[in-house]
Amino acid sequence: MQLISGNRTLDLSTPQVMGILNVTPDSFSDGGQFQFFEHAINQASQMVQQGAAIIDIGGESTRPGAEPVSLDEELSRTIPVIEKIANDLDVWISIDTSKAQVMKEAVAAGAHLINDVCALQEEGALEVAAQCKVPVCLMHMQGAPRSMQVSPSYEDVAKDITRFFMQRISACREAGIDKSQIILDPGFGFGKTLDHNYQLLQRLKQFSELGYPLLTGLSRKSMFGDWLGRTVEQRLAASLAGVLLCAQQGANIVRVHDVQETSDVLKVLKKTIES
Ligand code: 7PJ
Repeated sequence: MQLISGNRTLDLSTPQVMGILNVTPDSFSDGGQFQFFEHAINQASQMVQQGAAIIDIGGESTRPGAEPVSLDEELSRTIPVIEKIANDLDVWISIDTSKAQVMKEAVAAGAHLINDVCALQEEGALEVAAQCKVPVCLMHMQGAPRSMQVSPSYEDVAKDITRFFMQRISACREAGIDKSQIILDPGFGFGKTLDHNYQLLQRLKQFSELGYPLLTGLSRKSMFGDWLGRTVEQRLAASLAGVLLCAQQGANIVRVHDVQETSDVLKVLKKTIES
């Protein structure tokens, strides 16, 4: 299995690491725009050295309850960072957005992949993604970020998500997106209770058997914090356990904050499989 974007190929015969780069400058009120930009580039560069094959750049927080960000604000946070990384680093760039205009400008600036937690359901997103001709990650979410954790409910969480994937894959195909450009993600933490998240983790193999590249994002999420009583900073061990459980069930891309540690886990798994 592989992904192709322009003249780049990403081999998915073993799982690849997607490093998370949040460009939400809330914590940079003192240092200003320049310091924020420098920090983002340094972080990206470090993640590449640590083994990230993809850098996922997001300018809007999709945490439960987060406030939406304006189009101009999202563009001004993400586009300069994408241009700089595309110019300086040999790595796949993913744009984490749901807005059609951001997708379009990000790909023009050098992004190779669109990662959309709304699975191309926002206005114009399907059409723009088709025009961009880059791989797209369709993530499942029940509800909207502000309210999704209020009372998630499913008949059968894995079956319901599979049905959603089939609907979104059809919509993509009709819009002219090639089958080979579609990545699926069950969306851990997005409109799911603790039990839903663990049921998904237990049954992840079902999703990898659908025949599309599978991406999972569990890094530092509440499914660990709530179960273990750990703060965000204390969730590394649990997140690495999550990576291993996903990789062993066929996940092709793991979206993580801790790239070095994740790369080590995946190298141990690879060595074991090859021995
Ligand atoms: C995910 C994401 C995920 C994909 C976020 C967080 C919340 N994109 N963006 N999958 N999560 N594809 O990292 O805690 O799970 S933002």
